[in-house]
Amino acid sequence: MKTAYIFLSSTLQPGDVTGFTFFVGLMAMFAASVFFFFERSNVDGKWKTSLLVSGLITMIAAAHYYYMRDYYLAAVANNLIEGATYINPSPTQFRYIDWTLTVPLMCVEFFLLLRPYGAKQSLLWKMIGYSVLMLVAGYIGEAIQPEQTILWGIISTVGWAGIVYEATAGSVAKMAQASGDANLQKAIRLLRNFVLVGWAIYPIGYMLMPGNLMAGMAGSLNIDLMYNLGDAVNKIGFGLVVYQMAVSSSKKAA
Ligand SMILES: *C/C=C(C)/C=C/C=C(C)/C=C/C1=C(C)CCCC1(C)C
Repeated sequence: MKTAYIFLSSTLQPGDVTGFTFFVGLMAMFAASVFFFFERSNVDGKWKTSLLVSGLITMIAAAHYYYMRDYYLAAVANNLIEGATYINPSPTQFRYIDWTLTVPLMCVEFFLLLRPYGAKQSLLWKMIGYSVLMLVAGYIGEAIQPEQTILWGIISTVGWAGIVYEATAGSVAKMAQASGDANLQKAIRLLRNFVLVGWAIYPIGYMLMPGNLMAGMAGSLNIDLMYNLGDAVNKIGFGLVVYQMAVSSSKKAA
């Protein structure tokens, strides 16, 4: 058996839509980070940490996209060599390291918005706990026990549902309601919509795995395409909601 490891020059091939989204993802995350970092000087002091976290989320993602893009292109090039051992082009490890850092930071965004209205650290830890359940189960289903992909997908969905619940009817929603601040209520509602609708892109990607519910559609779609789309929508979208909240609140104070 021949193994051609990944010392090939990894070049984006015309027509490689997924490869293209790794590249565009990297550029978009990088540009968003620059934007959030620079805009910190245009908002009131109490908002600066929120914008810093928005920038960190996209910056951490940009760094991971740099490596994920490399890995993906090298694996694709390897798989074109006749007789070479097939390498799964999905950069699953980098992907989950990225998410393990950035999803808890998205929970921090909720916490920072609600802290002036009495949010306790225990709320933050509860949401991070749900995130960890979601991501650990997802990783096991993708990388360790792919023959049990559906089971681990269901367990992961419990974690996701916990976050959706908190933001829709749990303490996050109640605190926003009690704040009487229409701006804040709007921001929390928008973030909840990202968590409910935007985050649903990920389980759709996951269900394209062999043996899962949408495996039959894996020809035209693939897991990396969906995950890259989800990351761009959610990481940049979350940051923009927080940015908009910060700008409108800073204007009011001025
Ligand atoms: C920036 C990265 C984000 C917002 C990642 C979010 C990831 C998810 C919401 C993943 C969810 C999953 C399920 C709900 C079930 C199947 C396994 C996962 C991990 C793809």
